Amino acid sequence: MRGRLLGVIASFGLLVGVVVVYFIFILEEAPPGVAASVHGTTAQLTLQTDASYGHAPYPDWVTYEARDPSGHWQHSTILKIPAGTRYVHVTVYEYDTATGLRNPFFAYVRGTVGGVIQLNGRPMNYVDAASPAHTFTAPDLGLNVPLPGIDSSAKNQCAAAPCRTSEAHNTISFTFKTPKPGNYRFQCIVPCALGFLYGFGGPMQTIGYMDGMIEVA
Ligand SMILES: [Cu+2]
Repeated sequence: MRGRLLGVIASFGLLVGVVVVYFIFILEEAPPGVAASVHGTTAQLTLQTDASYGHAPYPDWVTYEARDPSGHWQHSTILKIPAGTRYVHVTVYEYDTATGLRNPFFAYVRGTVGGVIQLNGRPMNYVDAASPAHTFTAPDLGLNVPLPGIDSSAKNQCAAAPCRTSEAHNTISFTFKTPKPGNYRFQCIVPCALGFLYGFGGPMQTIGYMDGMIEVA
């Protein structure tokens, strides 16, 4: 009886330990933040979306990257915006091919200044629901930007992050008003995680890949 009780206590202790380790080392793990560059009252974020990260530990995962103010690409989705700015201007270089949306709601542009994005310089307020490779979606900001994929037969496709603008890509840009100080989650809505159940595991649930945080402070 006593042995069984000790066994139960030991198993419970082990379970608590595993949960604590999970919270501290997995859920709390986040890449370092990347600051926007500031021009007057506008914060500039420059991002890219890539078909494959190309490096350990997950070379075949889709990913975002962000460019720091010194011009270096960082494997991070923690984006830092100064609270004193009025607008955030975002440029995304999109290097992946289309997966398409499961829900056409996200084919519509929402929450940007003017309700539009520029796709390779052309203003659009929605895209074909089959065309996005990824989205930039921040539910708390009412912000949704579909990112159309490149032609799957395009030559010169990028193989590993960071991709370069000499490789096949679409350029998407848009502006939104700087929200009040706080942390705003963003994520991709396209089921782009190849090899995961319904395309929604792995990189789609990992900060630094297809999930991130906009930190206004
Ligand atoms: Cu994605």
